[in-house]
Amino acid sequence: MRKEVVLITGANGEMGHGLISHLAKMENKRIVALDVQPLDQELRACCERYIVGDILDGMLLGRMVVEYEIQTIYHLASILSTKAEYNPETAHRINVEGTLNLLRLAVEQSEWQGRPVKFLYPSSIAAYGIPNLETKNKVGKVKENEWLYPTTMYGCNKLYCEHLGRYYSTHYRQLAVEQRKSTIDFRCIRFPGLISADTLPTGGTSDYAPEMLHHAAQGLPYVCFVRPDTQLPFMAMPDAIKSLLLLEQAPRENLSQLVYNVTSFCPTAQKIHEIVKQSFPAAEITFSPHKSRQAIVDSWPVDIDDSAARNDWNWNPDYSLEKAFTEYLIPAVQKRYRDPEKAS
Ligand code: AKB
Repeated sequence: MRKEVVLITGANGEMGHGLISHLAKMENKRIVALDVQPLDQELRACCERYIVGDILDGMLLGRMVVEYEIQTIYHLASILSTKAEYNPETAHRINVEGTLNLLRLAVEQSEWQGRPVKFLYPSSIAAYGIPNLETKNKVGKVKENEWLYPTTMYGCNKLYCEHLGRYYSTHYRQLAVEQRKSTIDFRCIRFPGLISADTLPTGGTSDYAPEMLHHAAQGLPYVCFVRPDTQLPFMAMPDAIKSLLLLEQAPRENLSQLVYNVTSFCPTAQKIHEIVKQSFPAAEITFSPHKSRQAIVDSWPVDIDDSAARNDWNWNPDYSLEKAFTEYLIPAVQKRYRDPEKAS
């Protein structure tokens, strides 16, 4: 008999950390964690197994089908927006071919199990592309089906993988004589920029917010790569994890769409600077906008409309901007950098 498990790809990334800690506390959840980097020591005990490997490795994924009955996949692995621009074709392979491999794995698993496999996919505000700053400020909050003209490879990859998820859920092998009953139960969240106290993102373009905070907490100077008036939607990591778990648990019949926006607050870079300074008055933060990274952020919306998630699966963030900093981020980063073992 194969063991029933939840598979998490990109497990050692910032969202993987939060998700593993939460899932491990839930009953009957055996986690198989996959990442190209070894899983951080403190998370290993939470997992049935951790595997160092690549989502492009077909043999590795094939062996997983042999060993496990995968009921749910959280496919978190990806190359973020800034990093992807340094090697767009490699990013495409990881972000798109990697996702395709996982979708294939889910189809195969659902055939063995005779039931749909849940596939949770984090997409991003990078799927949007607004042509200029004037339009960005004019349109304000955007809905899931508006302004989908991404300007980054990562954004194109995320948008396309949303479509792949829809294809595999509802149209896969549509010309086959015998229609399959069970395939993939694809559920996707378009996340805003995320801020975590435990990990720093690597290679994103919304990274200026977490970087400002983590530099200040370590007493390091920080040069912010966007203008002070730059505005984006953001969310504290515990709310991001909460939204993924809520969507996973929602009854299928309540879901009116496959892709949902979620958000919490939308501060300017200047506002984040001010909040960070309140707790770390000695913080040295200056602004020196990077032309191309600024252009990417300027193409992302100031705010996103998450009313569908609120209506369909009772989404509601726990953290406002003030609460995120005073009750979660500031105390946790202060503790983290006081305890050098946690900061490494
Ligand atoms: C990035 O900046 O690439 C990510 C994102 C907005 O998805 N944080």
